[in-house]
Amino acid sequence: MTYSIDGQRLWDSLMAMAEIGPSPNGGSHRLALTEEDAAGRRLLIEWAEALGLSLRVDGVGNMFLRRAGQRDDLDPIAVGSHLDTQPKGGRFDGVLGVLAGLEALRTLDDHGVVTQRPLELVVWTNEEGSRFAPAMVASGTYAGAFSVDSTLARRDRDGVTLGEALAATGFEGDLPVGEPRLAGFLELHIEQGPVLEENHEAIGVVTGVQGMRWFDVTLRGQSSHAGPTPMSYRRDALAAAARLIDRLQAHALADDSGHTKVTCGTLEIDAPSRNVVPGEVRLTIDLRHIDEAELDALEARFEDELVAAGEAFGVAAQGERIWASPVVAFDDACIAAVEAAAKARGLSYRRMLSGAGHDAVYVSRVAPTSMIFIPCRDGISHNEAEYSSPEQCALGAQVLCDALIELADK
Ligand code: HGY
Ligand code: MN
Ligand code: MN
Ligand code: MN
Repeated sequence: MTYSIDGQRLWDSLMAMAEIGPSPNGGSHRLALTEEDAAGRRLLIEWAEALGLSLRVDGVGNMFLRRAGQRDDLDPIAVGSHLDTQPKGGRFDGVLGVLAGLEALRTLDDHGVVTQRPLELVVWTNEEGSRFAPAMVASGTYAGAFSVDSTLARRDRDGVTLGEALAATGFEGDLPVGEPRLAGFLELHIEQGPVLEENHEAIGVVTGVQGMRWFDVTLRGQSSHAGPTPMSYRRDALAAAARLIDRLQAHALADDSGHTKVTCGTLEIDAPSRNVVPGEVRLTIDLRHIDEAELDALEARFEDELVAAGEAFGVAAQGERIWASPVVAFDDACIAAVEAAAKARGLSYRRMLSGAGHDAVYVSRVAPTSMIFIPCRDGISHNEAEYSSPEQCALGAQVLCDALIELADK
């Protein structure tokens, strides 16, 4: 049995959440465990408690909002995602998965439906990895990939630890991390790329996630005067950084398959000044590929180019890998439930891998998991202009609701 979700109610909730921590140009700014993030969490809790859901928070701030089932002895099926955003993020990344999950539970409530299994609406802490590295660290801790202590000790750029931020926002919970055990997890998310829109498909049935690796790079040359210092005397750290980035870009762009992804998302010059040759530069590198062996080769290429860039400019070049998330394949039964739901609704869909990381990556280590994508305009995300239409959001939520019922009554 399936039930029609209320697309307008979902849209109204999305727009109400977007009022919290708005960014200057119509996006969202709710960095993990800041007051804006906490306000968003509290709004969700208010909506969830109005629905009779009961809240539990674990030791790294993951929120579990539970709906009783007919058989509460059974492990629950969970839906959810994250509420934290990039510094200039969009109004749908993460939020859609949380609020579409709420909409599914609201729909069940409208029809007085109690599923066999209990249900959990989940908000994972710090998915974006923008404030605390790495991304998905709290769902990773839930799945046992990181220790609780190491996660609580992670520091942001101002030196604040994740544990301190939990205490400051009141979201340090006493639910042991790793509980509850889940019988399944479904995450709805915008695609954050152009494939569905370009192919005029309504739904992405996500079969897995590409591999990701993060590196911190420090380049140390010598600051010197921009005027009298001959070019041949210089040890310009920024010139070395530019060489590294340019060579990695050229390597990725030369890959006809399009599967090689390279990003330098942060770059800091120590004591920047227009008439000082940069002495020290710190940057980050994000490598991704759908194939683990290719990712190994890409990492080796990065290491070679780092050495070459340092030698070319007489700069000490140091790179440290701080995170690796292997290629992930989701659960066949969960994938089938999503595909069946899309088919039953007569929706166009494709099976596809996710280019972005999601909490489902780690949850899939400990529970059968899959994801549902909807298109986003021009494939743009991690950008204030991020947008999916009310109709697209409603179709995604409908597939989520149908697949959830399918799994929760098994
Ligand atoms: O990095 C990612 O892919 C995700 O948005 N955290
Ligand atoms: Mn996301
Ligand atoms: Mn994101
Ligand atoms: Mn001077």
